[in-house]
Amino acid sequence: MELFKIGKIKYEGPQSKNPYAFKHYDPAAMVGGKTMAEQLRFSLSYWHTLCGDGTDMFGIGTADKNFGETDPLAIYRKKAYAAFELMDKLDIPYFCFHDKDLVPEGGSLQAFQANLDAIVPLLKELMQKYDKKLLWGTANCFNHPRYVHGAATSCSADVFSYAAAQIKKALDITMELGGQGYVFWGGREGYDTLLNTDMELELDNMAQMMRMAVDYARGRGYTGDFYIEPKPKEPTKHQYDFDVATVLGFLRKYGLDKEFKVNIEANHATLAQHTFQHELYTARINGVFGSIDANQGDQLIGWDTDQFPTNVYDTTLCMLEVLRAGGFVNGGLNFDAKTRRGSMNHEDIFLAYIAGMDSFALGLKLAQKIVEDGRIDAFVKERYASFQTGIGAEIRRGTTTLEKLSDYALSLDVVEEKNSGRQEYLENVMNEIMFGGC
Ligand code: XLS
Ligand code: CA
Ligand code: CA
Repeated sequence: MELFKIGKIKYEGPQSKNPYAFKHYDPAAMVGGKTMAEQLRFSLSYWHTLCGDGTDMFGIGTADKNFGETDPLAIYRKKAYAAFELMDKLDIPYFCFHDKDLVPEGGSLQAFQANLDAIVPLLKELMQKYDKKLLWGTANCFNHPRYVHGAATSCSADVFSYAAAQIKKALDITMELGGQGYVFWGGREGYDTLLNTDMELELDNMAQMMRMAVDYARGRGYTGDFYIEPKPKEPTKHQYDFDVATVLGFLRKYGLDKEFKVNIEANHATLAQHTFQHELYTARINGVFGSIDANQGDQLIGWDTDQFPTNVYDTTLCMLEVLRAGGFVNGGLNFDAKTRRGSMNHEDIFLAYIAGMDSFALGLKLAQKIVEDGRIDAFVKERYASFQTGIGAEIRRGTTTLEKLSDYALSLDVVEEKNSGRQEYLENVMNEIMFGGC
């Protein structure tokens, strides 16, 4: 039985006016030596797509995600059918979930785990039927009131243990479903005031939880990735995984840097006062680029709006970083994005995914054009040419000293910087490559 009236979404090309068609996402088309499907590795977010009903701080839900059912377990079974129908119709090869997205929690940890055990065979069956894969799984250790003071950073050892149980089970399911990644997003792992917080103990505990999770999964043969997803704030005033650089410091301090990569979300980057590209770049040059939560924020709203990405300039710079990183390995582009509260119909889900997928397909094509054009890379290379030979090469090799450099500088006449950074030229080149065909 079909749950959505819309049929399969096909690629019709840029001239198409059909709202239910891809204008740019052509899964089999080759870009940069791989198919678009291989380059982009799109993923559906179970929580927003199947569970999010438009509830916000000021109002109750506007969208119905019960799919005609009233019994809680039946609702969640229908959500599973709906998820796979959507993935099938939208040609989305992967999905991501939190434990709590899949089933009701019931009244106890035992009930929650029993509910999970009951749904996993259905998910497995649907994954096989539709040939879909799990990009990553995670545990929701932030929603329930028990996590009010954190999960791995809670002041209560019992709450810490409860989170460990949830993480163990979420890892079991991720492994059972052949997941390629596991995410730690520390929604409540931070603080609202330092007056009541032992930050050192909390960070030690958070690292301990991650170490135990790695040991547990690796001990059972898990070969996928572990990711930390940075976010600076919200719901806490300060979240410990503030941004990629902060996460790197944490991972290195606790010797976890070989085990973890980062899952970078666009809207979290901008909340941290960085560009999306900055976060991707930082991850790439530090060897921790892993996966992406594809969305965008709103320039006028200071919180996490999780909108479907439509800004092609941003998707282009994102895909440029992905190409420079050599492409995804286990990661992909997960649409951690929701339709607006006013877009409450099921058709809107299709339109939103089409918008996001087309924007990233365009971004990929344009990023590949930038690489092939070569002017921007060549400019940057030339800008640092003084480090290729002579004293510059010695600095790079580490074969000089402060005294030698001082003598060298004293031997020079006037040292002036006359080379323009040519920002406007480069911005013109970007626009020419992106819109030259108009
Ligand atoms: C919330 C986060 C969350 C993670 C997974 O802001 O984006 O959805 O991606 O727990
Ligand atoms: Ca996210
Ligand atoms: Ca978000």
